[in-house]
Amino acid sequence: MIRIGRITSLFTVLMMSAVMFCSVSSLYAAEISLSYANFPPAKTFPCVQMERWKVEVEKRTSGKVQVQTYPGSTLLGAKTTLRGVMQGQADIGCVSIAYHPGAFPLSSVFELPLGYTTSTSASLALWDLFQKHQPKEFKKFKVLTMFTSAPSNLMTKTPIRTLKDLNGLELRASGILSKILSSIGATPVSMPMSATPEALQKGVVKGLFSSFDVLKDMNFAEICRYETVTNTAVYPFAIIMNLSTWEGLPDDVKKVMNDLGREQAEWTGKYMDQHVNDSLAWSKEKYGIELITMPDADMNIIKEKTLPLIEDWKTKAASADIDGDAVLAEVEGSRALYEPAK
Ligand code: DTR
Repeated sequence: MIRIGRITSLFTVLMMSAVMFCSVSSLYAAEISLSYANFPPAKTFPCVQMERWKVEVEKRTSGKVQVQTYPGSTLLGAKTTLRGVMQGQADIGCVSIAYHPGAFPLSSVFELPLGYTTSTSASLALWDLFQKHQPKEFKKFKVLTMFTSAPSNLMTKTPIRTLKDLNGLELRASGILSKILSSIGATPVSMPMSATPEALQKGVVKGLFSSFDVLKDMNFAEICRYETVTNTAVYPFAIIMNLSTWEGLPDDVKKVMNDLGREQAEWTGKYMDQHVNDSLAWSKEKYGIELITMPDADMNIIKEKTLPLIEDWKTKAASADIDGDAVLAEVEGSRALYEPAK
């Protein structure tokens, strides 16, 4: 008869060898370890897409690549990501184009009120534009994917029912979207999303101009109970990799990441568009937010007042040797191609 003691020791030996095998195989499998820095909190869509990209890369390289993610500015912040990735403090980083006015003359076209109504259509159009032009604004990086937020709306502590209610109101935005607010009479206070909770709490701003996902993901629905639908410009993002990190990757890994470029743009857009609806439903249920539609007459005034921003962008594009009219025509063509049928 086998004594219990022998069974226990056999079980212990088996368990220990299993643990050793797993740790060795995971060490052995992860020939390449990459750090991925992201500035907003883990629940927000830039970090949700990061985790999806991590899973897909690790799966498609059969564990050869291991990605360590750092959400919530734990490795690099909104304003330090560009330099941090260039200097190799992180292998990969998430950049919100609007936080770097003037640095991205081509990609910033997507901060304009171009009439995109979904993140999916805008993300695909942005990726196509980047792929076609390979703009020199990214020459120091490998761009792994690009995507946009959903269209921006007003989330405020007091109701904005007409343009008049906006007059002089301090609202958080960034990049060209700050200029949109100025052109319609508000007072923009430019800052990264990560700085917005404190600014709202302290009353530095009375609301923000962004997509509705943050009502849930940043819990802004608690303090901004009034949501005015303007459905205007989106915020473009780029996921960048340190160039020497990229050049040091084996060809099979590069292929996995290149194949993920467009796929990740579309996945993120679809996630975002669905999540905006979920966020609004959640916010209504939890905080009884009020959804307000701006009168058509006011929406027409917004359109009229923001047109000069397109001319302003074209002027800046020209100084970067970019044919603004041609780019705008491309972006318009992509809108017709990718926007959902009415
Ligand atoms: N508000 C824009 C874009 C944006 C929309 N949702 C999130 C979530 C986390 C960070 C940014 C955003 C911006 O500030 O970039």
